Amino acid sequence: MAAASSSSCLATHDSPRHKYNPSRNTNLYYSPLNLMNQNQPRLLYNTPRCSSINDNYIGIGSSLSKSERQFQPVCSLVNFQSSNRPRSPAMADPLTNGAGSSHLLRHVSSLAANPPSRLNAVVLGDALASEENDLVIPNPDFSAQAHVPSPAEYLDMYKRSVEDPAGFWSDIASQFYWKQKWDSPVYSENMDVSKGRINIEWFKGGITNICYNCLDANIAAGNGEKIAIYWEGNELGVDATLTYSQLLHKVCRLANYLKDIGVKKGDAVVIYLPMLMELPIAMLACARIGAVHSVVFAGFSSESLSQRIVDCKPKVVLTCNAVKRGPKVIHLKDIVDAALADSAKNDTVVDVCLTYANESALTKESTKWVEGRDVWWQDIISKYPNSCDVEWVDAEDPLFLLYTSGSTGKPKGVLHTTGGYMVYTATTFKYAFDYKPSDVYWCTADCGWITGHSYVTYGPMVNGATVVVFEGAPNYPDSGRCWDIVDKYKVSIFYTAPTLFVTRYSRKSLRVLGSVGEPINPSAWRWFFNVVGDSRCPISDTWWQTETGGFLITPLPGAWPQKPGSATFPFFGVQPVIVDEKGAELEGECSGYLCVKSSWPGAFRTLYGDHERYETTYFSAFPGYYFSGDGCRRDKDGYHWLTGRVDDVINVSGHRIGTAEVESALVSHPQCSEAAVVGVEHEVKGQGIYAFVTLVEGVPYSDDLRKSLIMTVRKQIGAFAAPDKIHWAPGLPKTRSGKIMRRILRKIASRQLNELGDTSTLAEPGVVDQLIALADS
Ligand code: 6R9
Repeated sequence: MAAASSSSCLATHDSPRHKYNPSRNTNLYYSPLNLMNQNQPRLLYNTPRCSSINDNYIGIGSSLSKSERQFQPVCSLVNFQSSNRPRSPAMADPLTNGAGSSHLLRHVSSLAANPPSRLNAVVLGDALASEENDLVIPNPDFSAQAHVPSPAEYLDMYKRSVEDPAGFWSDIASQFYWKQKWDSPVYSENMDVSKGRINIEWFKGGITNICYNCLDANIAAGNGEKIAIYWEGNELGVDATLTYSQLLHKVCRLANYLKDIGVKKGDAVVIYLPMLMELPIAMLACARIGAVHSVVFAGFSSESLSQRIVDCKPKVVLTCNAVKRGPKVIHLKDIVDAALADSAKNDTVVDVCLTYANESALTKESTKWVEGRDVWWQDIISKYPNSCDVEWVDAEDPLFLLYTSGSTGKPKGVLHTTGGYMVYTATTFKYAFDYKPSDVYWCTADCGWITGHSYVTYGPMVNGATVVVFEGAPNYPDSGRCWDIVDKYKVSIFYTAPTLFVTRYSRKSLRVLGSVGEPINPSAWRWFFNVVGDSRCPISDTWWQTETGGFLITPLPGAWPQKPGSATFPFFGVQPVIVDEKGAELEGECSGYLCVKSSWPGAFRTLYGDHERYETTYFSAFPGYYFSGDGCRRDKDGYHWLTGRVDDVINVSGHRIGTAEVESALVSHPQCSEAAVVGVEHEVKGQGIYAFVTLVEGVPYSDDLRKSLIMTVRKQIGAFAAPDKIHWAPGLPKTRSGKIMRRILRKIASRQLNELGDTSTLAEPGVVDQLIALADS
């Protein structure tokens, strides 16, 4: 979101993600899944739409067999209205429920008020028609046991959450442990740059500790012997478990050690660990003593790690000697050594490097060691007591920093505070996954990303959930690994990124599925639903960001009829608005920039050390709103369809990478004079990285140079940011003011050559033809 001035975000409105446009598709058989189904009877495809007020629907996992479902007339099975709880009197007509409420509720109320009559939908067992009209109705048995059993119930809660946020969130927050209750007001906010400093605070004056809420509070409630973590190692048969009591002991020993080496409340701790149990343990230990963790994904290069170390100046770095991912050994400690040497050159000396000996990947003897600085984790931690007093902190004291890509070179240190984040992640987790204490939950995200913070560690553990933590790769030793794990631990809630869906197997324990990270293609949704979930499990397609802390737009399984590919409706307390390029709110069916009005407890509070960048990046483009950087369409029924980033951020397999970061890595190569990077559609990764590269004069193009450029990016950022394609570019299309026209580059990259648009504003229009000629060189 470069400079986030309205002009910059407007200039990039033609989002790099051309992957799928819900409004464009009318072909019933366009998707791979539909193609596969071509030999099946097509009765449902061609069934006339249900449109009368008494339409009935086939529900998810109805008791009919698959073939029976296929042959049932669409409008004959489950009466959706009668299968849900009666609506409360307040719901009789939400549209006229007072001027204020009708305004706040206008985008969600119509459907909740009377779903069947409002939805002009074709309903489906396995066969699905177009996208917007596809509708998957919750199984009545699922709804009956769900936290939110119907749209009407959702609307009751949503209405209160936006009309009385203080009351709504206070009631929820009261269910957590607070040493001291928050002051009044419950929250205060200014989200309008024209009214002064942007400021968001929730539960200020409330004293608590999130580690206490994750561990001690659950143990006090009698769950000490409940499994907190099922850890599955990279190799088959290598696993471990920790109960909540055992986890507390491990967290306390580490917390005591950190205190002993001088880490205090407010100090930064950098964690560079793979998905060992020690990663959530380290996060919780920091939280216990009020230290601020900064987890750096263990796929980042030494340069990236060093940049983050220099920015937050930690007292200690927590790491391990090596990790095996699939068949490959990655020497993490070597990367840390290089990063610490680099940081020292930038006046940042880290005193201690606590290193976990992961001997299945590398022996202690083979690990390079810096005497006086490096300490073996297992040798020292066992010497510390297994209980440790918590550091009570204010709700607004920082909990963690997490760096995320922006569109300028320097990553942004997103800062989350304690109280609001705790309440928000735990509550979204509970409702979006319909979590119950008997569930076994697996989120495939790494704790190096926000999903691993909010929905591997904090959200689930505050709820006392049993969480699967997986060290390895989903395709090792073969592509069935995920489903082996689901069966082994009887996973009932499975939360993953759409890119993982490419492998096929089958499992029985599942009851809720979740998706995150990028728009889920409707054909992938159908496969996830029909094959993985056996047409039985609702899918929570959760839209959110590092900045938002937790889900903002998400289905509530059991409440909403779902549309494959739509994230559906806002979570409680969230008011999404879609604005046009002038910042005017759009009503009804529309498409534009996705913003949020008013704060929610889990929102980030600043960018570390750069509040001004926080304000300009997120609050200046459309004053009065938080601007997400995503495009969004709202359909006639009020469903939200995310259409991808409108800024210069590429989303590769759910990982955000700023185009500018990759460009600056490329131009650091001595033979590269200029680079421009765009995202292109990628079958597996969602988006791939496509780099246009201009070489220093006189340097010839060669395959070796191509490889060396890619290596440079791998080294500086990490393997996940390596360009998929290097396109030689003797010149780049630029405006006369020197601004690269990425719009044109995106069209060239995606070979949409007859959609190049107006090239007359270019300083040298000839470069376009040159680039086209070199496209396949
Ligand atoms: C949680 C996470 C945020 C960006 C976001 C958007 C994309 C995330 C999505 C989705 C469509 C979803 N995104 N969830 N797009 N549907 N369900 O991924 O955080 O790494 O900060 O990325 O990811 O573009 O703006 P983060």
